[in-house]
Amino acid sequence: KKGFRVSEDEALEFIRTFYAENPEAGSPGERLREVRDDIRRTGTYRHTVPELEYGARVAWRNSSRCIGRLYWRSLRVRDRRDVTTAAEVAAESVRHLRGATNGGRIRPVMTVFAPDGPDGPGPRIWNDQLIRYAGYRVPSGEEAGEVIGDPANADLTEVALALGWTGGTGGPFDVLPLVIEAGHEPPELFEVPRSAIREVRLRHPDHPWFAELGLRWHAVPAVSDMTLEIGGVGYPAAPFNGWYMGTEIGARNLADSGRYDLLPILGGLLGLDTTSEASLWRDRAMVELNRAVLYSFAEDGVAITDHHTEARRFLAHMEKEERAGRVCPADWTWIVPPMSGSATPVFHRLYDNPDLRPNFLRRERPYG
Ligand code: HEM
Ligand code: NRG
Repeated sequence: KKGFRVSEDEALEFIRTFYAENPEAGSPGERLREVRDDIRRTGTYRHTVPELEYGARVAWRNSSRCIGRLYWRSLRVRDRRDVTTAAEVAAESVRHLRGATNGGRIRPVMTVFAPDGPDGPGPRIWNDQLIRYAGYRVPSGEEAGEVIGDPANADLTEVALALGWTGGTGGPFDVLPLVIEAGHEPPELFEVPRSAIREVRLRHPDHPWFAELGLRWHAVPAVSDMTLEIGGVGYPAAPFNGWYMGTEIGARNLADSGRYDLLPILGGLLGLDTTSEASLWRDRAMVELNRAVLYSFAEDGVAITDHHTEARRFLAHMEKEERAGRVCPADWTWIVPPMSGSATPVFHRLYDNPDLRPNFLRRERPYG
């Protein structure tokens, strides 16, 4: 809109850092002048492909909540900045998923769609991940108020249903359609084809009955509701993925009382004494659920990591960053895994957490 203007300071700061960290690119003088002129003339500027790739990788490097940053240099960046329509964003998101899944040998990938600019906002994906399970609120009867599926997505499920979605079965693991807003149009729905969604059926190495529970999870976590900010430019649709750490599924998604809430059921099936907190039935059920997650993914050849390995890798990453003369921002409350925290080395220290750019920014939900 009128008055849209990228911050010149942030833009020039980014360009300087780009040249400082990429000596093979030469000296920044000419590019600095060009960027300043472009911003003064048009309100924005366009990143070169190397700037975009570097900016995306550094946004990951600066994500203080992410324990998986050791491999930040390996991020593949798909430049789709010319993509602006909802249908094209959906099609490219599906291609992203296929390439990232890679038969289970998951690759860290990001797809960057059009940025916010003087001509209007970039497209937005309303789903918080490209693959999310519906949560159906039960309106009446004995289970009124409960949710079938993932309660975290109950609001988005209502949005999809209100927009005319008929693709669900009503079961606990229906994949939601993509809800994509582009231009100033209302959001549109796009089904993600089954063939682009790798899932793992969960079973337990010691308990054959576990498989009968019908639990599953998707292979690829692809966060799609954060704005990628590089040098003052905001890319509101820039979905990215790596692979899962087992606890995300086993200690949170399937275990939280506000999510699938499986610990009480598992405690019972495991024959634990659920009448006494001191029996530690919750803890024991959580361990078995997490064993099932890691075992099933590994057996199916789908990349996943455990929290002990990942915690060690993260500290190796921090040392590497220190040797490179950089601070590695980290948020203790997110880095420490949600189970057995003190059994991992990331628990036993504190971290600096400056808010660095480029980065991924949380924003308000457009619904619910
Ligand atoms: C958060 C692991 C790749 C950016 C997290 C969390 C974990 C994690 C465990 C905390 C999630 C939670 O508690 O809900 C990993 C692993 C990866 C990986 C194992 C494997 C390669 C990536 C990539 C990016 C990224 C490729 C971006 C390019 C982030 C961000 C957050 C995060 C921005 C914070 C999300 C939020 O605020 O909700 N990661 N990650 N991660 N990760 Fe990673
Ligand atoms: N906890 C969320 C996913 C958040 C990001 N985690 C990653 N990111 N592993 C969940 O779905 O459980 N990644 O890009 O790999």
